[in-house]
Amino acid sequence: MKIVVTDFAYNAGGWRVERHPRFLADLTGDGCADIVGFGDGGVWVSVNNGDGTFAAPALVVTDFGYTAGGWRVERHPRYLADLTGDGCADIVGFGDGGVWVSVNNGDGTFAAPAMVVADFGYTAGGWRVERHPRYLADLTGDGCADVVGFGDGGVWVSLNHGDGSRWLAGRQAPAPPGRPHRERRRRRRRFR
Ligand SMILES: [Ca+2]
Ligand SMILES: [Ca+2]
Repeated sequence: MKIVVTDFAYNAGGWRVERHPRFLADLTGDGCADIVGFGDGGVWVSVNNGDGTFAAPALVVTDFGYTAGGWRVERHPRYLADLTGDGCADIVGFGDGGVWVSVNNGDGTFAAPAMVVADFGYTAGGWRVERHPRYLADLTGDGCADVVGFGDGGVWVSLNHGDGSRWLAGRQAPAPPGRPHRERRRRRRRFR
């Protein structure tokens, strides 16, 4: 056993479970997991050199953090998931107003955050961490993760069109076979 990065830790950097989610995800498409931490000032990454050693931590997005954007573990789930099908994980955060993403440029640097779905959020739809689990999973087989939320009335999804920016509005799925199209559309317009 050995230390590979002296950061992202309780003493090394002052990271706290109740404030700073940390993940392993491949950011570079080389099949080797990289370290990702949602710190006070934003998202920090330490890229895997390919052999289980890691580059020095770098701040890649000044958002999705406790101070940078006011993100809270008890309100705002955050994940890494590939939204674009390039094998490089992108950043996803369920904020107050909806789902925010920062797309990976393919090398562990990231585009500016953008809100892609105005639902599944603390304010937008009234989603709560203690009641409404939310995930990213590829529901369509195109290699691009979609949004899934367990709401009050059932399972809601928002399908990703493959570039991480164009999404269908939140809707309940699956619609029972034979349900009139008009009813599905009417249900879709309402939040949970
Ligand atoms: Ca990697
Ligand atoms: Ca990606």
